[in-house]
Amino acid sequence: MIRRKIILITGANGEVGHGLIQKLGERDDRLPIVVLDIKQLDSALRPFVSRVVVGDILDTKLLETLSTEYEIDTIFHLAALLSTSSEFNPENAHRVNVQGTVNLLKMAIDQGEARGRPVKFLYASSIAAYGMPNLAVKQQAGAVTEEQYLEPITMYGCNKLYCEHLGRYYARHYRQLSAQRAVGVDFRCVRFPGLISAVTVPTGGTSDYAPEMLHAAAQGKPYAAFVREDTTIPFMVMPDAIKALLMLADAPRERLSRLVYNVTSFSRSAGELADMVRAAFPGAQITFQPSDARQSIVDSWPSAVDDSAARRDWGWMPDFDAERAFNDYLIPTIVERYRSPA
Ligand code: AKB
Repeated sequence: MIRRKIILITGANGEVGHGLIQKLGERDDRLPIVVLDIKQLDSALRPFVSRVVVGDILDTKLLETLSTEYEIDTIFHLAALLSTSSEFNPENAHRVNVQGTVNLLKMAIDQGEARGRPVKFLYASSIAAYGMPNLAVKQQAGAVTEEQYLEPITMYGCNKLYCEHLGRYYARHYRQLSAQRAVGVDFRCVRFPGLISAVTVPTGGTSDYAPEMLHAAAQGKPYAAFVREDTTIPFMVMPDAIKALLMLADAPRERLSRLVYNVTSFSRSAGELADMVRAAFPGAQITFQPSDARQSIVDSWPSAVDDSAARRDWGWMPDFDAERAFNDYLIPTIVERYRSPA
């Protein structure tokens, strides 16, 4: 029986999934896309995919069935519980974020072995993997490299960092066990900053204050940000996040000097972001009412990351700095979105 070669996307209904499916859908050279999510796929994305599987990455029977049905060429593993949500039920977050990733890595290993070529496994990690010890260190550290300050304070951050290590482990372990048979997995990871999309609003993250203030202003609603005005972390708009994932997926393996790469576009304080939103929507009512728990999470994330390895190895370069992000992408798209609600 010839199995159809596919791309598998987990967490397809999430923010990154939305952008990725649309972008991949526009490419002529792509393989058919099969998506897996615990929720039904947004109907707008349906035309771009071959099959929607509503199910759980913790369901190993389901993964085995998919593995039997298809030759999986590439996995984009995006499914996760985000940082704020994870703090409400850390053990559940651990199950989804870690055990779910282990299940998919094992699926990739088995697939790779069956076809004699490693599966490409794109993993979406996060600046939550970092843990700055205090604000003074955060301020003087500047742009941090992939190896610095890796002491996350959230369950989500611990999960992301550990899954980066798991990717490294699985990429080597099976190859070492049996040099003749095992092929391992071609693990590639992007550590994302806070993401801002003009078409979707995130749920359960801690960088959400940025997209939330923008979407609220576009709808004429008041917004109270849950962080201080001086809170600064790196951000990126969704088209650049998708660009990073696809560039890393397409990069020749021999050009990659590491498995985990930082990517970034711009760092701005919450107050500066609010000013940019007010400039676009002069009636915007944005206030600041910090929540202790969520503030401590963003205070533990760096104010900037060093993405020179990605720039050097696979030519990474964002298309949008802060000004372009607002003027050319966020504001025009968001105005259009609320003019004709999705
Ligand atoms: C979150 O806030 O949890 C995410 C992230 C930074 O990974 N947006």
